[in-house]
Amino acid sequence: MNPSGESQASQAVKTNTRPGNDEAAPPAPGGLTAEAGAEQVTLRWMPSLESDFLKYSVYVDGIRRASVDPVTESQLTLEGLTPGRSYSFTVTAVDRSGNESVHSAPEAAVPQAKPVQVAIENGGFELGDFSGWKEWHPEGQAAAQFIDSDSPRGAYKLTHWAGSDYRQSTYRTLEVPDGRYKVQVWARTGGGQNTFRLEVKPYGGPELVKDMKGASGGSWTPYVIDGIEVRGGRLEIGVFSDAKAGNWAAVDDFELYRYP
Ligand SMILES: [Ca+2]
Ligand SMILES: [Ca+2]
Repeated sequence: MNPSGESQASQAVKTNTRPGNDEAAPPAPGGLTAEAGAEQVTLRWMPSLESDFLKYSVYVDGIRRASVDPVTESQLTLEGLTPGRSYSFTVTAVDRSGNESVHSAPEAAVPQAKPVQVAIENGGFELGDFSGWKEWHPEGQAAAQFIDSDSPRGAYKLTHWAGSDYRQSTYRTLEVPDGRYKVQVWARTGGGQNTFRLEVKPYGGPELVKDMKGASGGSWTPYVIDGIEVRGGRLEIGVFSDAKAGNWAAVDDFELYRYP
């Protein structure tokens, strides 16, 4: 292969092609993958190395659906697809003379349904108190959880803080139908804790955790635990801090989504 990625053989072919009358189509794109998401599929493939390459065409069930042009990357996300239906995808490469390659090997994918939000009363602490929430902290230590004013996420948020080393859990149990769920929460923190994390106990599977120590202090960051399989009609969600004196964390807007 020469530095432009073309073999000597194709160079030889090109010298036999009259300028302005290119009839040599590019090779079909290789390495196509199709990753299913919520009502969408993301396609990725290997970049074309042809010197006269122009763009890609993307086909869904044999019908041209999109053109990747101008080409900045060899991938495309197709949205608005029907959940539960199997789609077949192919990609072609097109050169500057309009010659189109044969289709790539097909890849199939089945888009998932979009998750539906399940209301959590006081999930954003807007009642201004701990209604619906439980807490745990070690004996002999004062509670290190507070409801205080907030902006811009409504009027109130949850804060973990203490002037000496502390451990604090703020959690609740939700009665939900069995199924597949996603939990999201927003956090800010000055960092420094031994542990600061989102915790989900699905009562039927292993405990799931998401480290949130890396959240910014100045702007809110969302954290998600996805693909939670609930068996037994109950789900516990919460945040846990194991922190040093003066460490602080702000938490708001617990959201629960169920996949249909
Ligand atoms: Ca060509
Ligand atoms: Ca709030």
